[in-house]
Amino acid sequence: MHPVLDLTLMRKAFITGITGQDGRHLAEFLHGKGYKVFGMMKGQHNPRAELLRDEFPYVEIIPGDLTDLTSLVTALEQVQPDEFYNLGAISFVAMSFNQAELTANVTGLGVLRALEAIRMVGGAQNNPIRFYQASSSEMFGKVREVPQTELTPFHPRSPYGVAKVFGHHITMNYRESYGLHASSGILFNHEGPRRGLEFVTRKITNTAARIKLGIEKELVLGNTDAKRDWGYAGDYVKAMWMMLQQDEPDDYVIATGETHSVEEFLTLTFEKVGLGDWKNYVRHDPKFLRPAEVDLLIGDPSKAKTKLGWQPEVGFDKLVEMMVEHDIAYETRRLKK
Ligand code: F7E
Repeated sequence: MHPVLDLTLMRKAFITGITGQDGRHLAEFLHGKGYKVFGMMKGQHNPRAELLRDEFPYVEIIPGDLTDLTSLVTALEQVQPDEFYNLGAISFVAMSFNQAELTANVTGLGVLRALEAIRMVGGAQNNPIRFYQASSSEMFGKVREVPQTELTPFHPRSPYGVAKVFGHHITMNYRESYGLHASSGILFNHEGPRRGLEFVTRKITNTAARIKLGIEKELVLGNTDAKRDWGYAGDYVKAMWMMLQQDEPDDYVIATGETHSVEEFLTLTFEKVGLGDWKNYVRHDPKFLRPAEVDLLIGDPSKAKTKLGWQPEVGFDKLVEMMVEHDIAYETRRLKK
């Protein structure tokens, strides 16, 4: 048998949140590294399953849900993974204000269930399951220091941020209490053509492309003063994998170390699309304001650079360009259909 096709020789990765932006980037990355990739998916007849099968025929879909511990245990018993990447979450901050309880259950308690499932199933002797938790810069919220490091105190500003703080601390606690190889990546905003249309970057590049093509007339936004440290998702999933290759588990800030406002993102996008001044197209609507806002995020990725040897490849300008090019092509294809 060809060694690559021999399942017993392949390292196995189990990913929750497989249909999200990061899940898809990570599946692609790990497949390229020779892993057998398993993706957990919830629900009966989930329409995303078919899309995932088309895009990644090599990913094996495993049924399960972060709100159901038994399903997680069953999934881990079946897969016996070497590595478990917990990317599943209610990840849209704005939505977490309307569905706070669901967010706490999935984004927060889901981490506890994942860790408990690992404790129960364990993994092969001498080869315990390694765990990655997708922590978030939203935990810093109303920031206590600039830039933010692994030691900056948390002050979350949304039910999402609060749930992520729980997930972060419970991961540390299980590492310290039970010796699990459990690491957290405190990931700052990371974007790209696979970003969902509800997030501000993709909303901007996609709507600008639609305005350019005459499909849409305006772009309606909330707070355009907010500043974020925006990187490229493809770079960030590599950092997740690097964390799990270390002898010792730990927590790492993953960021570019640069911050830009939503207005700067608008300026660059409208310039690249060739529409000129964004102010001619953008309307503010208070319905997109959040009950509490995170004004400024900027991460210090020094630890990841020194200890993991990680660094981002794609800068701000390139990121915007990538997303604009993708959305012009994407919307042009849709027009022709
Ligand atoms: O908002 C402002 C909004 O929704 C960015 C998630 O992946 O990154 C993400 O969280 C900023 C905010 O991302 C609109 O008020 C203005 O200040 O793109 P976003 P986020 O909330 O920073 C972190 C690291 C995560 O972990 C999260 O899962 O943009 N903004 N007008 C708007 N935002 C949206 N979505 N839509 C607007 O119309």
